Amino acid sequence: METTEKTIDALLEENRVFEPSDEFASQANATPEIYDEAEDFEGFWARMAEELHWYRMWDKVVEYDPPAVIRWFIGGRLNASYNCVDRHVAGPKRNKAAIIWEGELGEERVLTYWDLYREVGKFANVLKGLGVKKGDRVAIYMPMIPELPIALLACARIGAPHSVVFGGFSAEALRERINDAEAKVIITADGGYRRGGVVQLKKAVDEALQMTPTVTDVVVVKRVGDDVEGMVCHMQEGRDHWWHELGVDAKTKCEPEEMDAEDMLYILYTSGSTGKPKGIVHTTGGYLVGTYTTFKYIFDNKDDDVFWCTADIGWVTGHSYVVYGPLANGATVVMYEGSPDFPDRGRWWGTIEKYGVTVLYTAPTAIRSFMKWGTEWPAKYDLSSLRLLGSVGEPINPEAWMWYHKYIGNENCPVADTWWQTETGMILITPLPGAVATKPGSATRPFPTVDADVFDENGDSVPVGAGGNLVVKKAWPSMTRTLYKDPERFKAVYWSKYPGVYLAGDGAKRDEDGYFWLLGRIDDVINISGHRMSTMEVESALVDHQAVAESAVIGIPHEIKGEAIAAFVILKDGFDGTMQMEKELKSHVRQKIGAIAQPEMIIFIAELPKTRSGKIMRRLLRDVAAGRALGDTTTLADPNVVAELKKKYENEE
Ligand code: 7RM
Repeated sequence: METTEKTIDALLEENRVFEPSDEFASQANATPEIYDEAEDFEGFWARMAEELHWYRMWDKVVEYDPPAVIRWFIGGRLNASYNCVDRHVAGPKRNKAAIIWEGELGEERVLTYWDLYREVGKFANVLKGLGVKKGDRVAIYMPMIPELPIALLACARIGAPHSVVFGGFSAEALRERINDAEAKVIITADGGYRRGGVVQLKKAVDEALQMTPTVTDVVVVKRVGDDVEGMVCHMQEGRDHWWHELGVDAKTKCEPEEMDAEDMLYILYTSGSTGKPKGIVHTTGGYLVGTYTTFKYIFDNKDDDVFWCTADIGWVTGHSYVVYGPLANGATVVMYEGSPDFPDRGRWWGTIEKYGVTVLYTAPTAIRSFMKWGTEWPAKYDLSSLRLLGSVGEPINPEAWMWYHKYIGNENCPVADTWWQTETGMILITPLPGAVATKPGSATRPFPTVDADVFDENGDSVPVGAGGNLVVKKAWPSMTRTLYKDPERFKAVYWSKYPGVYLAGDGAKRDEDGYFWLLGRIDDVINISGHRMSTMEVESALVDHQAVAESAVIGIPHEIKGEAIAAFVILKDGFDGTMQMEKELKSHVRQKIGAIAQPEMIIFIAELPKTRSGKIMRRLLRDVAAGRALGDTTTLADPNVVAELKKKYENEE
């Protein structure tokens, strides 16, 4: 295999293959023929769209000349909340559980589709009563409680784009997002529970609202109440209203607004490489068709499934696969408020046993934590209801994949590693369980109709086995249409490197079967003596060692090689970071990948710096290694982690 400075060297080999079982394949929603059906690009998406409810059918499926022209289902009119709620209430799903909610303290609430219909209608009328009109933006800053999806659907019902800000963000981050979106109303709660403690959301809202000229009203859910010590929830007369008080007189019936397919459904901010977050814009028709379709086929949705996506609704994964995708399908979703280790490290597995969860969708960062905590936790519970597992958020290391497959899936659940982004709205690269054989660490094939490729710096497709930039050459329905109020940045970030082709910002390679292997963010690539190495491969080689739970590698300056590898390693419980261990790990990487990838130094640590959605922030590790002042740390989940790291790193040097 020939590689040049125009590609990424991809050296890690993984040869395990898992064929779908006959049992799964024979009942799967997706059969291999779906890839043939997708050859009729427009016909495929038109057929999918026809399964939803439209007030007016579209005149044309798609018009595409990006970044200026990205339009789907042109002329079509629909309402997302109608499709997620009313459509099911009109039929046999009326009394089916839509949302099974579990609070961190152990409370349970079940909302049927009919319950959801009433709650969404009521709250939509509440918003109207506050003067919210079609097109007005509503900011949402809430814990994972049922009022959160209700708020999203109520906004969608009246045509007011929502902008959800994850409840872990600071007051300052919230203010910036409120102001960028020029939100009129904020929906929040007094607080939410996390690891046994209370996160005081309303307090943060009050701080944020000191400089937000567009906000007229705040709606507050009473989640915590005043019995908790230290709880402060000041209600400002005229501006702040309790959710339960506003709801008292509100009518249940609220006619949904007939939206154009290209009307905005929501804005969701995602951090960019510069400080200013990007306001990703999703519109109504394409987004709903994309999330509806991917949910149905990738999660093999059946009427009796209990689907649990562990993501917070503050992230796109929660928007697409807790709310819009599953509810458009009339599925039952589990929603859990708190952390996986409260009151102990068995909480998730107990929750699966309790509700009979059949499909679990979670992130590698969580899986690696469970690996560190040991198999005794899942072993305590009956996980036999599970039939399918999903992963999203980062490349999943083959060893984490194997662990998930074995200890959670009992070796009889397909594992779907799903690649996508806030920008893509829906999953783009994924196995279709039952139809596609899986390989640990590979997201396998593009979803039907998705035209993904791997380009070198010149825009040429790289040969099999070589790494390069992941791109998408054709349209897909739920792609972001623009960045809110910033079309120039939209063009610069995604469309300027290869005109007309979407640049994802991730590295990838393809194997001889055409399977895609994600290699991490392009910005994280390490250059050793001219060889461009992906962080993913070195990290996977480390995690392959029985003592390692998690690792992050970065490039550090090296006189001869240009860059060398520094590896930050978290060991599993019961192992020690001795000199011997360091030697062993270095030689393990040398064996798995080759001498070129052997880390120059290994730093044993207890935690890695991560974003609030669990992605490793290698940029901060580079700052620490270079002794630089830290760049933007506002997206960091736990600021203390970096201070600890600095100490550790300086001792090692
Ligand atoms: C859904 C989500 C997007 C970035 C993306 C990748 C990384 C996500 C995978 C993955 C490898 C995966 N949206 N990523 N899924 N990398 N394999 N299955 O995470 O906007 O928050 O992040 O996440 O780098 O560009 S996101």
